Amino acid sequence: MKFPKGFLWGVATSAPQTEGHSLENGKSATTWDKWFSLKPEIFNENQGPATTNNTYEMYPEDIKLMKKLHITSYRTSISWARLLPDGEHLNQEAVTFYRNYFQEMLNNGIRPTVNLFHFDMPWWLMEKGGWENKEAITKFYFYAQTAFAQFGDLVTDWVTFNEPLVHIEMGYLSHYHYPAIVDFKKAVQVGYNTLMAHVMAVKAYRESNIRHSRIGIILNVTPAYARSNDPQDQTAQNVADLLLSKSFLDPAVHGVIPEELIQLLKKHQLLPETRKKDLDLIQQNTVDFIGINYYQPLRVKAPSNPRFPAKDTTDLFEQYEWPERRINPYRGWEIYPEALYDIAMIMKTQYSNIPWYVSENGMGVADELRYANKDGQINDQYRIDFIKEHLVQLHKGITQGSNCCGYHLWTFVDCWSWLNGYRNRYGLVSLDLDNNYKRTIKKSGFWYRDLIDHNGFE
Ligand code: BGP
Repeated sequence: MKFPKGFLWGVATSAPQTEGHSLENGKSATTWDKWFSLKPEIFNENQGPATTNNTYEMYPEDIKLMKKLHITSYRTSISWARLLPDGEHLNQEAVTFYRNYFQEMLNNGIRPTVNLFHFDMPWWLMEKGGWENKEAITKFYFYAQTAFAQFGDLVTDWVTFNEPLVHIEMGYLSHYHYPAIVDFKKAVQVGYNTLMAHVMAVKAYRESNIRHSRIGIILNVTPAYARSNDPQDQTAQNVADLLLSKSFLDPAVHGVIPEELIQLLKKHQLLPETRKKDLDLIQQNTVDFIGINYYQPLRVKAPSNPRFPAKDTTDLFEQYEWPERRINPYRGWEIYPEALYDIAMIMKTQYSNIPWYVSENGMGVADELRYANKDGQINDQYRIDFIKEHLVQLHKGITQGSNCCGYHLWTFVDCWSWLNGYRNRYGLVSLDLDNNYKRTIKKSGFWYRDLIDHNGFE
């Protein structure tokens, strides 16, 4: 099973999940630092953002390991609160750190893909309302301009946001991210302002004199599958796709907000406050590529007791457990590789066959360190099987003409995750927090190297 020539084989992570030194070296607090200081008990094993991989100091070792495994593309992010601790003044230490980090990747033949926002809202801005406040759009525009000016010569692929729907859904429609409230109207406003911040970052990129790289956005396109052909279940599927996929994909690629989405929001009195010039800005600032994170499908059915106007998404569609589902026994998420083929076809047929890549896919395993042998190595055949199954589906999509140019596994070294801390491990390399952050390559790491060497597998 061969992949196209030049196919990118990469790994993905983010600044807040790896850097550590979360309140040091000039960095100011994000919502994660603050939330952890206020409520440490809601974080798994009291592991907060300071307890991360120490990539801030150990990146040369990580990049050496990446080179050893022949990885050619590395996706991470910049911390806004590190680069501009008060939103205005540049932290010179951060500039030096990121320049050295990205240069080290290039020196080792690895393309830096750099994202500007991975759920890590600076606290000074959250205190002013975060993405609810339109001022955040202007502040993000300035941050993007600063990042392009400081690192534009080093970065190969720029990304504006990782999974913007997640900070909306988790922070404003459930209780997993700060401010952990349920308010549909606010969620829509946060979504709209985030979209405009993305658009303004693309604008800043086009206005810069960077010409050798490209810019995109990373979306968790999770196709919705309806319970049945019943028209109500079908409507639920359509609404889920509109809210959770098309809301960002359509403006990013086609430069328009879907009319059907506008009508839906209008009907439920959820229309956000907009500015006159926004539609033109959206239209003028489309992306060069799309990154897609895929873990599990969304199974939907018609809502059981819908309220009108909708108070949250459960009034529009409900999730349900597909009876035939296959579950990852180590993490609880559904395994459904076929969705990657469906995504490939959606990108080909509905999104002008724009270049795209898998920017995250991977298998979380709870408490995986207990499976290590006496030398500390983990024989994670389950992860190899998981990756293979997904690549089979991706390959099928590529052979049918989808313009997919790479695959990034989440993640390289096991990393910290939001409220889950270090419970679920995804890496090709394990991390021993009790042993000086020791890194040990898992069986999957060596398998991934062979996959890269053959540009495919048998
Ligand atoms: C994605 C996020 C990542 C990462 C991953 C795994 O949605 O972009 O930051 O956390 O999911 O999820 P989790 O760590 O919750 O198992």
